[in-house]
Amino acid sequence: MEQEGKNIRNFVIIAHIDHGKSTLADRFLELTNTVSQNKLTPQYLDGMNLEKEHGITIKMHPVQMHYNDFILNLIDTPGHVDFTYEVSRALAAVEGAILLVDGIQGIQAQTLSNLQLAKEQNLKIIGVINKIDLDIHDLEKKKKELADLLNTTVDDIILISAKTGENVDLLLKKVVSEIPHPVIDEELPFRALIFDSHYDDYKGVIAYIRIVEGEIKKGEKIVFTVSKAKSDVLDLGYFSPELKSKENLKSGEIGWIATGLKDPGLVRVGDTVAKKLPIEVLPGYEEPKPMVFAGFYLAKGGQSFENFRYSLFQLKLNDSALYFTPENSEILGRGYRLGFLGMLHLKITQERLKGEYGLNLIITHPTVPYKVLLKDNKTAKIITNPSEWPRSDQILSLEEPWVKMEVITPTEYLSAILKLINSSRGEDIHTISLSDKLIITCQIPLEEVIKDFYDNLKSISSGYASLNYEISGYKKTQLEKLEVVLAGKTFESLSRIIFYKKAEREARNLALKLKEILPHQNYPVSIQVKAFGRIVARETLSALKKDVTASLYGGDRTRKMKLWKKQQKGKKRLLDQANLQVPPEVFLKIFSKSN
Ligand SMILES: Nc1nc2c(ncn2[C@@H]2O[C@H](COP(=O)(O)OP(=O)(O)OP(=O)(O)O)[C@@H](O)[C@H]2O)c(=O)[nH]1
Ligand SMILES: [Mg+2]
Repeated sequence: MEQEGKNIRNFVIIAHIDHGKSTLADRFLELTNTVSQNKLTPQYLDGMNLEKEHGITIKMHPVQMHYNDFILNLIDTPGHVDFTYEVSRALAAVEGAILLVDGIQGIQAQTLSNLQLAKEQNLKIIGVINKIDLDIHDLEKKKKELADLLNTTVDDIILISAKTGENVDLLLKKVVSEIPHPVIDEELPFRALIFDSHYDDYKGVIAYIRIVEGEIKKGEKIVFTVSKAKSDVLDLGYFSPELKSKENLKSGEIGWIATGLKDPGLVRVGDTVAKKLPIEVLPGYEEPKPMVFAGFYLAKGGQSFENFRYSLFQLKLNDSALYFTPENSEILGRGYRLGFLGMLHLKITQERLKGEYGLNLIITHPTVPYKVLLKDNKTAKIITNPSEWPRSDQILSLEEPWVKMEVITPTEYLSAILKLINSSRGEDIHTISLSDKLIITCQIPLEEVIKDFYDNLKSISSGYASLNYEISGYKKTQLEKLEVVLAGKTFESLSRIIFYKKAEREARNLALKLKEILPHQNYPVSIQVKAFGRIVARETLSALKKDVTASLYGGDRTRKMKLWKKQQKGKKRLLDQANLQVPPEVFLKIFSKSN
Protein backbone atom coordinates (compact mmCIF):
# COMPACT_ATOMS: atom_id res chain seq x y z
CA MET A 1 0.00 0.00 0.00
CA GLU A 2 2.69 2.42 1.01
CA GLN A 3 4.57 1.75 -2.16
CA GLU A 4 1.68 3.17 -4.19
CA GLY A 5 1.86 6.65 -2.68
CA LYS A 6 5.58 6.82 -3.24
CA ASN A 7 4.89 7.00 -6.97
CA ILE A 8 3.11 10.30 -6.60
CA ARG A 9 4.70 13.69 -7.27
CA ASN A 10 2.64 16.80 -6.60
CA PHE A 11 4.12 20.04 -7.93
CA VAL A 12 3.37 23.50 -9.24
CA ILE A 13 4.93 25.72 -11.87
CA ILE A 14 5.42 29.25 -10.55
CA ALA A 15 6.88 32.31 -12.27
CA HIS A 16 6.44 35.93 -13.15
CA ILE A 17 3.68 36.67 -15.67
CA ASP A 18 4.38 35.42 -19.22
CA HIS A 19 7.56 33.54 -18.35
CA GLY A 20 6.12 30.41 -19.99
CA LYS A 21 4.44 28.31 -17.27
CA SER A 22 1.44 27.25 -19.31
CA THR A 23 3.60 26.57 -22.38
CA LEU A 24 5.83 24.34 -20.25
CA ALA A 25 2.70 22.55 -19.02
CA ASP A 26 1.84 21.91 -22.71
CA ARG A 27 5.16 20.14 -23.21
CA PHE A 28 4.57 18.02 -20.10
CA LEU A 29 1.10 17.08 -21.36
CA GLU A 30 2.66 16.12 -24.69
CA LEU A 31 5.56 14.18 -23.23
CA THR A 32 3.29 12.16 -20.97
CA ASN A 33 0.63 11.63 -23.68
CA THR A 34 -1.97 13.15 -21.39
CA VAL A 35 -3.55 15.12 -24.21
CA SER A 36 -3.42 13.84 -27.76
CA GLN A 37 -1.38 15.83 -30.28
CA ASN A 38 -4.34 16.92 -32.37
CA LYS A 39 -6.09 18.37 -29.35
CA LEU A 40 -3.14 20.13 -27.80
CA THR A 41 -3.69 23.82 -28.50
CA PRO A 42 -1.16 26.31 -27.05
CA GLN A 43 -1.55 26.97 -23.33
CA TYR A 44 -3.95 24.03 -23.20
CA LEU A 45 -4.60 24.35 -19.48
CA ASP A 46 -5.84 27.92 -19.91
CA GLY A 47 -9.26 26.48 -20.55
CA MET A 48 -11.36 29.53 -19.76
CA ASN A 49 -12.34 31.71 -22.72
CA LEU A 50 -11.11 34.76 -20.86
CA GLU A 51 -7.68 33.21 -20.39
CA LYS A 52 -7.41 32.62 -24.12
CA GLU A 53 -8.67 36.12 -24.91
CA HIS A 54 -6.24 37.85 -22.58
CA GLY A 55 -3.40 35.39 -23.14
CA ILE A 56 -2.86 35.01 -19.41
CA THR A 57 -3.65 32.41 -16.78
CA ILE A 58 -6.27 33.57 -14.28
CA LYS A 59 -6.99 30.39 -12.35
CA MET A 60 -4.77 27.63 -11.09
CA HIS A 61 -5.22 24.49 -13.22
CA PRO A 62 -4.55 21.03 -11.83
CA VAL A 63 -3.86 18.10 -14.13
CA GLN A 64 -2.79 14.51 -13.59
CA MET A 65 -0.17 12.92 -15.83
CA HIS A 66 1.36 9.45 -16.01
CA TYR A 67 5.05 9.11 -16.63
CA ASN A 68 6.76 5.72 -16.46
CA ASP A 69 5.37 4.37 -13.19
CA PHE A 70 4.75 7.76 -11.70
CA ILE A 71 1.60 9.74 -11.14
CA LEU A 72 2.39 13.42 -11.56
CA ASN A 73 -0.11 15.97 -10.29
CA LEU A 74 0.82 19.29 -11.77
CA ILE A 75 -0.86 22.59 -10.91
CA ASP A 76 -0.24 25.44 -13.35
CA THR A 77 -0.57 28.84 -11.66
CA PRO A 78 -1.18 32.43 -12.76
CA GLY A 79 1.66 34.94 -12.77
CA HIS A 80 -0.17 38.26 -12.40
CA VAL A 81 0.05 39.82 -8.94
CA ASP A 82 -3.76 40.09 -8.65
CA PHE A 83 -4.02 36.31 -8.68
CA THR A 84 -1.35 35.50 -6.11
CA TYR A 85 -4.01 33.98 -3.86
CA GLU A 86 -4.42 31.25 -6.48
CA VAL A 87 -0.69 30.55 -6.29
CA SER A 88 -0.59 30.39 -2.53
CA ARG A 89 -3.49 27.96 -2.39
CA ALA A 90 -1.89 25.72 -5.01
CA LEU A 91 1.36 25.70 -3.03
CA ALA A 92 -0.41 24.22 -0.01
CA ALA A 93 -1.46 21.20 -2.05
CA VAL A 94 1.99 20.11 -3.30
CA GLU A 95 5.52 19.13 -2.25
CA GLY A 96 7.55 20.84 -4.98
CA ALA A 97 7.75 23.79 -7.34
CA ILE A 98 9.35 24.56 -10.66
CA LEU A 99 10.48 28.16 -10.51
CA LEU A 100 10.56 29.28 -14.12
CA VAL A 101 12.50 32.33 -15.27
CA ASP A 102 12.26 33.87 -18.73
CA GLY A 103 15.85 33.90 -20.02
CA ILE A 104 15.43 37.23 -21.78
CA GLN A 105 13.75 39.06 -18.91
CA GLY A 106 15.57 37.37 -16.06
CA ILE A 107 14.34 37.52 -12.48
CA GLN A 108 11.26 39.70 -12.09
CA ALA A 109 9.11 40.90 -9.22
CA GLN A 110 6.77 37.89 -9.08
CA THR A 111 9.72 35.52 -9.42
CA LEU A 112 10.81 36.76 -6.02
CA SER A 113 7.39 36.96 -4.41
CA ASN A 114 6.27 33.51 -5.59
CA LEU A 115 9.59 31.99 -4.57
CA GLN A 116 9.07 33.46 -1.12
CA LEU A 117 5.62 31.84 -0.89
CA ALA A 118 7.05 28.47 -1.98
CA LYS A 119 9.78 28.69 0.63
CA GLU A 120 7.22 29.39 3.34
CA GLN A 121 5.58 26.07 2.42
CA ASN A 122 8.95 24.29 2.62
CA LEU A 123 8.67 23.09 -0.93
CA LYS A 124 11.47 21.53 -2.93
CA ILE A 125 12.25 24.15 -5.57
CA ILE A 126 13.74 23.45 -9.00
CA GLY A 127 15.20 26.47 -10.79
CA VAL A 128 14.63 26.61 -14.54
CA ILE A 129 15.55 29.14 -17.19
CA ASN A 130 13.15 29.18 -20.13
CA LYS A 131 13.10 30.44 -23.72
CA ILE A 132 16.63 29.29 -24.59
CA ASP A 133 15.53 29.02 -28.22
CA LEU A 134 15.86 32.81 -28.20
CA ASP A 135 19.17 34.58 -28.28
CA ILE A 136 20.05 35.11 -24.64
CA HIS A 137 23.41 36.83 -24.60
CA ASP A 138 24.25 36.76 -20.87
CA LEU A 139 22.89 33.30 -20.13
CA GLU A 140 25.75 32.32 -17.81
CA LYS A 141 25.13 35.37 -15.67
CA LYS A 142 21.42 34.66 -15.52
CA LYS A 143 22.12 31.09 -14.49
CA LYS A 144 24.34 32.30 -11.69
CA GLU A 145 21.74 34.83 -10.62
CA LEU A 146 19.05 32.16 -10.29
CA ALA A 147 21.42 29.70 -8.61
CA ASP A 148 22.33 32.36 -6.03
CA LEU A 149 18.70 33.11 -5.42
CA LEU A 150 18.01 29.43 -4.76
CA ASN A 151 21.15 28.94 -2.72
CA THR A 152 22.43 26.31 -5.08
CA THR A 153 25.03 25.84 -7.83
CA VAL A 154 24.71 26.65 -11.53
CA ASP A 155 24.75 22.92 -12.36
CA ASP A 156 21.45 22.65 -10.63
CA ILE A 157 19.72 25.11 -12.96
CA ILE A 158 18.01 23.53 -15.96
CA LEU A 159 17.87 25.39 -19.25
CA ILE A 160 14.82 24.70 -21.37
CA SER A 161 12.70 25.91 -24.19
CA ALA A 162 9.05 25.38 -23.38
CA LYS A 163 8.35 26.31 -26.97
CA THR A 164 10.52 23.73 -28.73
CA GLY A 165 10.54 21.22 -25.87
CA GLU A 166 14.32 21.23 -25.54
CA ASN A 167 15.43 19.68 -22.22
CA VAL A 168 11.86 19.37 -20.98
CA ASP A 169 12.36 15.61 -20.62
CA LEU A 170 15.37 16.28 -18.42
CA LEU A 171 13.29 18.56 -16.29
CA LEU A 172 10.57 15.97 -15.91
CA LYS A 173 13.16 13.42 -14.77
CA LYS A 174 14.40 15.91 -12.22
CA VAL A 175 10.87 16.47 -10.95
CA VAL A 176 10.55 12.73 -10.33
CA SER A 177 13.96 12.33 -8.73
CA GLU A 178 14.07 15.47 -6.60
CA ILE A 179 10.59 16.37 -5.52
CA PRO A 180 9.67 14.25 -2.52
CA HIS A 181 6.66 11.97 -2.64
CA PRO A 182 3.80 13.01 -0.35
CA VAL A 183 3.63 11.71 3.19
CA ILE A 184 1.20 8.82 2.98
CA ASP A 185 -1.12 7.70 5.71
CA GLU A 186 -4.05 5.66 4.57
CA GLU A 187 -4.85 4.23 7.99
CA LEU A 188 -5.82 7.46 9.72
CA PRO A 189 -9.38 8.82 9.34
CA PHE A 190 -9.98 10.65 6.04
CA ARG A 191 -8.99 14.34 5.98
CA ALA A 192 -8.62 16.55 2.94
CA LEU A 193 -7.97 20.22 2.24
CA ILE A 194 -10.21 22.10 -0.21
CA PHE A 195 -7.93 24.22 -2.35
CA ASP A 196 -10.43 25.28 -5.01
CA SER A 197 -13.96 24.56 -6.21
CA HIS A 198 -16.56 25.29 -8.83
CA TYR A 199 -20.26 24.91 -9.36
CA ASP A 200 -21.76 22.34 -11.66
CA ASP A 201 -25.44 22.57 -12.59
CA TYR A 202 -25.92 18.81 -12.27
CA LYS A 203 -23.45 17.73 -9.61
CA GLY A 204 -23.65 20.80 -7.36
CA VAL A 205 -20.49 22.03 -5.69
CA ILE A 206 -17.33 20.30 -6.89
CA ALA A 207 -14.55 20.59 -4.32
CA TYR A 208 -10.91 20.28 -5.44
CA ILE A 209 -9.08 18.46 -2.70
CA ARG A 210 -5.69 17.34 -1.55
CA ILE A 211 -6.14 14.19 0.50
CA VAL A 212 -3.93 14.38 3.55
CA GLU A 213 -4.84 11.16 5.30
CA GLY A 214 -7.09 8.19 4.74
CA GLU A 215 -9.18 7.28 1.75
CA ILE A 216 -12.54 8.27 0.30
CA LYS A 217 -14.86 6.33 -2.01
CA LYS A 218 -17.88 7.10 -4.10
CA GLY A 219 -21.12 7.05 -2.09
CA GLU A 220 -19.51 7.72 1.28
CA LYS A 221 -20.75 10.46 3.58
CA ILE A 222 -18.69 13.58 4.16
CA VAL A 223 -18.85 16.62 6.36
CA PHE A 224 -17.28 20.08 6.05
CA THR A 225 -15.72 21.24 9.28
CA VAL A 226 -16.50 24.97 9.00
CA SER A 227 -20.04 25.04 7.63
CA LYS A 228 -20.85 21.64 9.18
CA ALA A 229 -22.63 20.87 5.93
CA LYS A 230 -23.05 17.17 5.19
CA SER A 231 -23.30 15.44 1.87
CA ASP A 232 -22.68 12.24 0.00
CA VAL A 233 -19.84 11.81 -2.41
CA LEU A 234 -21.84 11.64 -5.64
CA ASP A 235 -18.72 11.16 -7.67
CA LEU A 236 -14.97 11.65 -7.35
CA GLY A 237 -11.87 11.52 -9.44
CA TYR A 238 -8.85 13.31 -10.87
CA PHE A 239 -8.14 16.12 -13.34
CA SER A 240 -7.29 15.19 -16.88
CA PRO A 241 -7.54 18.26 -16.91
CA GLU A 242 -11.30 17.80 -17.31
CA LEU A 243 -12.93 15.86 -14.49
CA LYS A 244 -12.40 12.08 -14.79
CA SER A 245 -14.11 9.69 -12.40
CA LYS A 246 -12.42 6.93 -10.46
CA GLU A 247 -13.29 4.67 -7.57
CA ASN A 248 -11.41 6.23 -4.70
CA LEU A 249 -8.94 8.90 -3.68
CA LYS A 250 -6.17 8.18 -1.21
CA SER A 251 -3.73 9.94 1.06
CA GLY A 252 -1.26 12.04 -0.96
CA GLU A 253 -3.48 12.37 -4.02
CA ILE A 254 -5.02 15.44 -5.64
CA GLY A 255 -8.55 15.15 -7.00
CA TRP A 256 -12.14 16.34 -6.87
CA ILE A 257 -15.36 15.31 -5.20
CA ALA A 258 -18.87 16.09 -6.41
CA THR A 259 -20.95 16.94 -3.34
CA GLY A 260 -24.41 17.43 -4.83
CA LEU A 261 -24.73 20.54 -2.63
CA LYS A 262 -26.81 23.18 -4.39
CA ASP A 263 -26.13 25.95 -1.89
CA PRO A 264 -22.78 27.40 -2.99
CA GLY A 265 -22.33 29.09 0.38
CA LEU A 266 -21.76 25.77 2.18
CA VAL A 267 -18.37 24.91 0.75
CA ARG A 268 -15.39 27.09 1.48
CA VAL A 269 -11.92 26.98 0.10
CA GLY A 270 -9.47 26.21 2.91
CA ASP A 271 -12.00 24.08 4.77
CA THR A 272 -11.24 20.52 5.86
CA VAL A 273 -13.42 17.67 4.56
CA ALA A 274 -13.80 14.61 6.76
CA LYS A 275 -16.08 11.62 7.11
CA LYS A 276 -17.14 12.52 10.60
CA LEU A 277 -16.56 15.14 13.27
CA PRO A 278 -14.83 15.96 15.49
CA ILE A 279 -11.56 15.97 13.62
CA GLU A 280 -8.54 18.24 13.80
CA VAL A 281 -8.96 21.01 11.25
CA LEU A 282 -6.17 21.46 8.67
CA PRO A 283 -4.37 24.83 8.66
CA GLY A 284 -6.43 26.17 5.72
CA TYR A 285 -5.82 29.56 4.19
CA GLU A 286 -5.67 33.08 5.40
CA GLU A 287 -8.59 35.01 3.91
CA PRO A 288 -7.24 37.53 1.44
CA LYS A 289 -8.16 41.12 2.18
CA PRO A 290 -9.91 42.89 -0.66
CA MET A 291 -8.22 46.19 -1.41
CA VAL A 292 -10.22 47.64 -4.29
CA PHE A 293 -13.98 48.10 -4.01
CA ALA A 294 -16.65 49.12 -6.49
CA GLY A 295 -20.44 49.02 -6.72
CA PHE A 296 -21.83 46.55 -9.26
CA TYR A 297 -25.37 47.12 -10.57
CA LEU A 298 -27.54 45.37 -13.10
CA ALA A 299 -28.08 47.22 -16.35
CA LYS A 300 -31.72 47.77 -17.21
CA GLY A 301 -33.72 45.01 -18.79
CA GLY A 302 -31.22 42.34 -17.81
CA GLN A 303 -31.48 39.61 -15.26
CA SER A 304 -33.22 39.61 -11.88
CA PHE A 305 -31.48 40.72 -8.73
CA GLU A 306 -31.99 37.22 -7.32
CA ASN A 307 -30.03 35.80 -10.25
CA PHE A 308 -27.29 38.33 -9.65
CA ARG A 309 -27.06 37.28 -6.01
CA TYR A 310 -26.92 33.58 -6.82
CA SER A 311 -24.33 34.16 -9.55
CA LEU A 312 -22.04 35.92 -7.10
CA PHE A 313 -22.20 32.99 -4.68
CA GLN A 314 -21.49 30.58 -7.51
CA LEU A 315 -18.59 32.63 -8.81
CA LYS A 316 -17.15 32.91 -5.32
CA LEU A 317 -16.74 29.13 -5.30
CA ASN A 318 -14.30 29.50 -8.17
CA ASP A 319 -12.80 32.78 -6.99
CA SER A 320 -12.42 32.67 -3.26
CA ALA A 321 -10.70 36.07 -3.19
CA LEU A 322 -13.97 37.70 -4.28
CA TYR A 323 -15.83 39.68 -1.63
CA PHE A 324 -19.36 41.07 -1.86
CA THR A 325 -22.03 42.74 0.22
CA PRO A 326 -25.38 44.30 -0.83
CA GLU A 327 -25.70 48.05 -1.36
CA ASN A 328 -28.15 50.54 -2.88
CA SER A 329 -27.79 53.51 -5.15
CA GLU A 330 -30.31 56.26 -5.90
CA ILE A 331 -29.53 56.02 -9.59
CA LEU A 332 -28.78 52.38 -10.10
CA GLY A 333 -31.07 50.63 -7.63
CA ARG A 334 -30.10 47.49 -5.71
CA GLY A 335 -26.63 46.17 -6.24
CA TYR A 336 -23.56 44.78 -4.58
CA ARG A 337 -20.33 46.27 -3.41
CA LEU A 338 -17.60 43.92 -4.61
CA GLY A 339 -14.09 43.73 -3.20
CA PHE A 340 -11.03 42.71 -5.24
CA LEU A 341 -7.30 42.17 -4.92
CA GLY A 342 -6.56 44.65 -7.69
CA MET A 343 -7.83 46.28 -10.86
CA LEU A 344 -7.24 43.30 -13.12
CA HIS A 345 -9.17 41.14 -10.68
CA LEU A 346 -12.03 43.66 -10.94
CA LYS A 347 -11.96 43.65 -14.71
CA ILE A 348 -11.80 39.86 -14.98
CA THR A 349 -14.68 39.51 -12.51
CA GLN A 350 -16.83 41.84 -14.56
CA GLU A 351 -16.03 39.81 -17.65
CA ARG A 352 -16.69 36.49 -15.93
CA LEU A 353 -20.05 37.71 -14.63
CA LYS A 354 -20.95 38.67 -18.17
CA GLY A 355 -19.50 35.68 -20.00
CA GLU A 356 -20.39 32.90 -17.57
CA TYR A 357 -23.56 34.28 -16.01
CA GLY A 358 -24.92 36.61 -18.70
CA LEU A 359 -24.93 39.59 -16.34
CA ASN A 360 -24.59 43.04 -17.85
CA LEU A 361 -23.28 45.18 -15.06
CA ILE A 362 -22.61 48.82 -14.41
CA ILE A 363 -19.67 49.58 -12.17
CA THR A 364 -19.13 52.61 -9.96
CA HIS A 365 -15.79 54.31 -9.44
CA PRO A 366 -13.35 51.94 -7.68
CA THR A 367 -12.03 52.91 -4.27
CA VAL A 368 -9.59 51.58 -1.68
CA PRO A 369 -10.75 51.02 1.92
CA TYR A 370 -10.24 54.01 4.24
CA LYS A 371 -10.05 54.00 8.00
CA VAL A 372 -12.13 56.76 9.58
CA LEU A 373 -11.96 57.75 13.25
CA LEU A 374 -15.05 59.64 14.36
CA LYS A 375 -15.04 62.33 17.01
CA ASP A 376 -17.96 61.00 19.00
CA ASN A 377 -17.21 57.32 19.55
CA LYS A 378 -13.49 57.27 18.71
CA THR A 379 -13.73 53.85 17.11
CA ALA A 380 -12.16 53.31 13.74
CA LYS A 381 -14.45 52.34 10.92
CA ILE A 382 -13.41 51.02 7.53
CA ILE A 383 -15.26 52.76 4.73
CA THR A 384 -15.32 51.24 1.27
CA ASN A 385 -18.16 53.27 -0.17
CA PRO A 386 -17.95 57.07 -0.65
CA SER A 387 -21.68 57.40 0.00
CA GLU A 388 -21.06 56.32 3.60
CA TRP A 389 -18.47 59.03 4.14
CA PRO A 390 -19.18 61.05 7.33
CA ARG A 391 -19.49 64.84 7.38
CA SER A 392 -16.08 66.46 7.72
CA ASP A 393 -16.93 68.01 11.09
CA GLN A 394 -17.54 64.50 12.48
CA ILE A 395 -14.13 63.18 11.44
CA LEU A 396 -11.34 63.08 13.99
CA SER A 397 -8.71 61.54 11.75
CA LEU A 398 -8.30 59.53 8.56
CA GLU A 399 -6.01 56.76 7.43
CA GLU A 400 -5.42 55.20 4.04
CA PRO A 401 -3.80 51.86 3.09
CA TRP A 402 -0.15 51.85 2.04
CA VAL A 403 1.82 49.17 0.33
CA LYS A 404 5.42 48.10 0.30
CA MET A 405 6.32 48.12 -3.35
CA GLU A 406 9.20 46.50 -5.15
CA VAL A 407 10.12 47.49 -8.68
CA ILE A 408 12.70 45.54 -10.66
CA THR A 409 14.15 47.44 -13.60
CA PRO A 410 17.12 47.73 -15.93
CA THR A 411 19.29 50.57 -14.58
CA GLU A 412 18.63 53.03 -17.42
CA TYR A 413 15.05 53.65 -16.30
CA LEU A 414 15.95 54.48 -12.71
CA SER A 415 15.48 58.24 -12.81
CA ALA A 416 12.16 58.09 -14.67
CA ILE A 417 10.86 55.51 -12.21
CA LEU A 418 11.99 57.55 -9.20
CA LYS A 419 10.13 60.51 -10.63
CA LEU A 420 7.00 58.43 -11.01
CA ILE A 421 7.29 57.13 -7.46
CA ASN A 422 7.71 60.66 -6.12
CA SER A 423 4.74 62.06 -7.98
CA SER A 424 2.71 59.13 -6.64
CA ARG A 425 3.52 60.11 -3.03
CA GLY A 426 6.10 57.33 -2.61
CA GLU A 427 8.40 57.43 0.43
CA ASP A 428 11.23 55.54 2.04
CA ILE A 429 12.81 54.73 -1.31
CA HIS A 430 15.79 52.33 -1.46
CA THR A 431 17.68 50.95 -4.39
CA ILE A 432 19.82 47.83 -4.45
CA SER A 433 21.35 46.06 -7.40
CA LEU A 434 20.55 42.58 -8.59
CA SER A 435 23.26 41.69 -11.10
CA ASP A 436 22.60 44.05 -14.04
CA LYS A 437 19.26 45.26 -12.71
CA LEU A 438 18.00 47.36 -9.83
CA ILE A 439 15.46 46.59 -7.18
CA ILE A 440 13.73 49.73 -5.98
CA THR A 441 11.71 49.37 -2.80
CA CYS A 442 9.43 52.02 -1.40
CA GLN A 443 6.29 52.72 0.57
CA ILE A 444 3.44 54.12 -1.47
CA PRO A 445 -0.31 54.70 -1.00
CA LEU A 446 -2.37 51.89 -2.50
CA GLU A 447 -4.68 54.39 -4.14
CA GLU A 448 -1.81 55.63 -6.28
CA VAL A 449 -0.84 52.10 -7.26
CA ILE A 450 -4.29 51.00 -8.40
CA LYS A 451 -4.87 54.14 -10.44
CA ASP A 452 -2.43 53.98 -13.27
CA PHE A 453 0.95 53.34 -11.72
CA TYR A 454 1.39 50.01 -13.47
CA ASP A 455 0.60 51.39 -16.92
CA ASN A 456 2.87 54.37 -16.35
CA LEU A 457 5.68 52.13 -15.16
CA LYS A 458 5.34 49.91 -18.21
CA SER A 459 5.34 52.86 -20.58
CA ILE A 460 8.34 54.68 -19.07
CA SER A 461 10.39 51.48 -18.98
CA SER A 462 9.31 50.21 -22.41
CA GLY A 463 7.77 47.26 -20.62
CA TYR A 464 10.99 46.16 -18.91
CA ALA A 465 10.19 47.09 -15.31
CA SER A 466 8.00 44.87 -13.16
CA LEU A 467 6.42 45.48 -9.81
CA ASN A 468 5.09 43.66 -6.84
CA TYR A 469 3.42 45.00 -3.74
CA GLU A 470 1.92 43.93 -0.47
CA ILE A 471 -0.16 45.85 2.01
CA SER A 472 2.02 47.29 4.71
CA GLY A 473 -0.66 48.98 6.82
CA TYR A 474 -2.64 52.17 7.27
CA LYS A 475 -1.12 55.63 7.56
CA LYS A 476 -2.58 58.97 8.60
CA THR A 477 -3.75 61.03 5.67
CA GLN A 478 -5.97 63.88 4.59
CA LEU A 479 -8.77 63.06 2.23
CA GLU A 480 -11.61 64.91 0.65
CA LYS A 481 -14.90 63.69 -0.65
CA LEU A 482 -15.83 65.01 -4.07
CA GLU A 483 -19.57 65.44 -4.22
CA VAL A 484 -21.38 65.77 -7.51
CA VAL A 485 -24.34 68.16 -7.66
CA LEU A 486 -26.33 68.19 -10.88
CA ALA A 487 -29.05 70.81 -11.34
CA GLY A 488 -28.93 71.44 -7.62
CA LYS A 489 -29.31 67.78 -6.62
CA THR A 490 -26.54 65.70 -5.03
CA PHE A 491 -25.86 62.38 -6.68
CA GLU A 492 -24.22 60.20 -4.05
CA SER A 493 -23.25 57.36 -6.36
CA LEU A 494 -21.07 59.71 -8.36
CA SER A 495 -19.03 60.84 -5.37
CA ARG A 496 -15.50 59.69 -4.70
CA ILE A 497 -12.78 60.06 -2.09
CA ILE A 498 -9.43 61.53 -2.98
CA PHE A 499 -6.17 62.70 -1.43
CA TYR A 500 -6.76 66.35 -0.50
CA LYS A 501 -3.96 67.79 -2.61
CA LYS A 502 -5.32 66.12 -5.70
CA ALA A 503 -8.95 67.04 -4.96
CA GLU A 504 -9.21 70.28 -6.93
CA ARG A 505 -7.66 68.92 -10.08
CA GLU A 506 -9.69 65.74 -9.93
CA ALA A 507 -12.85 67.80 -9.32
CA ARG A 508 -12.21 69.85 -12.43
CA ASN A 509 -11.57 66.73 -14.48
CA LEU A 510 -14.71 65.13 -13.14
CA ALA A 511 -16.85 68.18 -13.97
CA LEU A 512 -15.45 68.26 -17.49
CA LYS A 513 -15.98 64.56 -17.95
CA LEU A 514 -19.57 64.82 -16.79
CA LYS A 515 -20.16 67.69 -19.16
CA GLU A 516 -18.89 65.55 -21.95
CA ILE A 517 -20.90 62.44 -21.19
CA LEU A 518 -24.17 63.57 -19.60
CA PRO A 519 -26.99 63.70 -22.11
CA HIS A 520 -28.29 67.19 -22.86
CA GLN A 521 -31.66 68.11 -21.38
CA ASN A 522 -34.30 70.59 -22.46
CA TYR A 523 -32.76 73.11 -20.11
CA PRO A 524 -29.21 73.96 -19.10
CA VAL A 525 -27.91 71.73 -16.32
CA SER A 526 -25.42 73.07 -13.82
CA ILE A 527 -22.66 70.61 -12.97
CA GLN A 528 -20.94 71.28 -9.68
CA VAL A 529 -18.32 69.33 -7.82
CA LYS A 530 -18.06 70.17 -4.14
CA ALA A 531 -15.14 69.63 -1.79
CA PHE A 532 -13.73 71.43 1.25
CA GLY A 533 -17.26 72.71 1.93
CA ARG A 534 -17.46 74.73 -1.26
CA ILE A 535 -17.87 74.34 -4.98
CA VAL A 536 -14.47 73.65 -6.50
CA ALA A 537 -15.48 72.96 -10.08
CA ARG A 538 -18.38 74.09 -12.11
CA GLU A 539 -19.55 73.53 -15.66
CA THR A 540 -22.80 74.04 -17.49
CA LEU A 541 -24.31 71.50 -19.79
CA SER A 542 -26.08 73.52 -22.43
CA ALA A 543 -29.70 72.90 -23.28
CA LEU A 544 -30.23 71.05 -26.47
CA LYS A 545 -33.05 72.95 -28.14
CA LYS A 546 -32.93 70.83 -31.25
CA ASP A 547 -33.71 67.78 -29.23
CA VAL A 548 -37.05 69.16 -28.15
CA THR A 549 -38.37 69.30 -31.63
CA ALA A 550 -36.23 66.74 -33.32
CA SER A 551 -38.84 64.08 -32.86
CA LEU A 552 -41.49 66.17 -34.59
CA TYR A 553 -42.12 65.21 -38.12
CA GLY A 554 -41.88 67.87 -40.81
CA GLY A 555 -41.81 71.60 -40.34
CA ASP A 556 -44.88 72.33 -38.27
CA ARG A 557 -43.70 75.78 -37.25
CA THR A 558 -46.51 76.61 -34.86
CA ARG A 559 -46.00 73.49 -32.82
CA LYS A 560 -42.28 74.14 -32.65
CA MET A 561 -42.89 77.66 -31.44
CA LYS A 562 -45.19 76.35 -28.81
CA LEU A 563 -42.56 73.95 -27.58
CA TRP A 564 -39.87 76.59 -27.43
CA LYS A 565 -42.15 78.85 -25.46
CA LYS A 566 -43.06 76.10 -23.11
CA GLN A 567 -39.43 75.30 -22.60
CA GLN A 568 -38.73 78.80 -21.46
CA LYS A 569 -41.26 78.68 -18.71
CA GLY A 570 -39.34 78.77 -15.46
CA LYS A 571 -41.76 76.64 -13.51
CA LYS A 572 -41.55 73.78 -15.90
CA ARG A 573 -37.80 73.96 -15.88
CA LEU A 574 -37.65 73.62 -12.13
CA LEU A 575 -39.94 70.65 -12.29
CA ASP A 576 -37.71 69.04 -14.90
CA GLN A 577 -34.60 69.72 -12.89
CA ALA A 578 -36.05 68.08 -9.84
CA ASN A 579 -36.55 64.99 -11.92
CA LEU A 580 -33.16 65.00 -13.57
CA GLN A 581 -32.14 61.43 -14.23
CA VAL A 582 -28.58 60.33 -14.61
CA PRO A 583 -28.58 57.43 -17.03
CA PRO A 584 -26.63 54.38 -15.79
CA GLU A 585 -24.39 54.45 -18.86
CA VAL A 586 -22.70 57.52 -17.39
CA PHE A 587 -20.92 55.24 -14.93
CA LEU A 588 -19.57 53.05 -17.67
CA LYS A 589 -18.23 56.07 -19.49
CA ILE A 590 -16.62 57.71 -16.48
CA PHE A 591 -15.07 54.41 -15.54
CA SER A 592 -13.64 53.64 -18.94
CA LYS A 593 -12.05 57.05 -19.19
CA SER A 594 -10.33 57.11 -15.87
CA ASN A 595 -8.84 53.67 -16.26
N1 LIG B 1 10.44 31.87 -27.73
C1 LIG B 1 9.83 31.29 -26.70
N2 LIG B 1 8.64 31.74 -26.30
C2 LIG B 1 8.04 31.13 -25.25
C3 LIG B 1 8.64 30.04 -24.58
N3 LIG B 1 7.81 29.65 -23.60
C4 LIG B 1 6.73 30.46 -23.64
N4 LIG B 1 6.88 31.35 -24.63
C5 LIG B 1 5.94 32.41 -25.02
O1 LIG B 1 5.76 33.30 -23.93
C6 LIG B 1 4.43 33.78 -23.87
C7 LIG B 1 3.82 33.49 -22.51
O2 LIG B 1 3.70 32.12 -22.36
P1 LIG B 1 2.72 31.47 -21.30
O3 LIG B 1 3.00 30.00 -21.30
O4 LIG B 1 1.31 31.88 -21.52
O5 LIG B 1 3.25 32.16 -19.98
P2 LIG B 1 2.69 31.99 -18.51
O6 LIG B 1 3.85 32.02 -17.60
O7 LIG B 1 1.80 30.81 -18.42
O8 LIG B 1 1.84 33.34 -18.35
P3 LIG B 1 0.77 33.65 -17.16
O9 LIG B 1 0.09 32.38 -16.86
O10 LIG B 1 -0.18 34.66 -17.70
O11 LIG B 1 1.56 34.18 -16.03
C8 LIG B 1 3.69 33.09 -25.00
O12 LIG B 1 3.65 33.95 -26.10
C9 LIG B 1 4.54 31.88 -25.30
O13 LIG B 1 4.44 31.44 -26.63
C10 LIG B 1 9.91 29.58 -25.05
O14 LIG B 1 10.52 28.66 -24.55
N5 LIG B 1 10.45 30.26 -26.10
MG1 LIG C 1 -0.06 30.66 -17.77
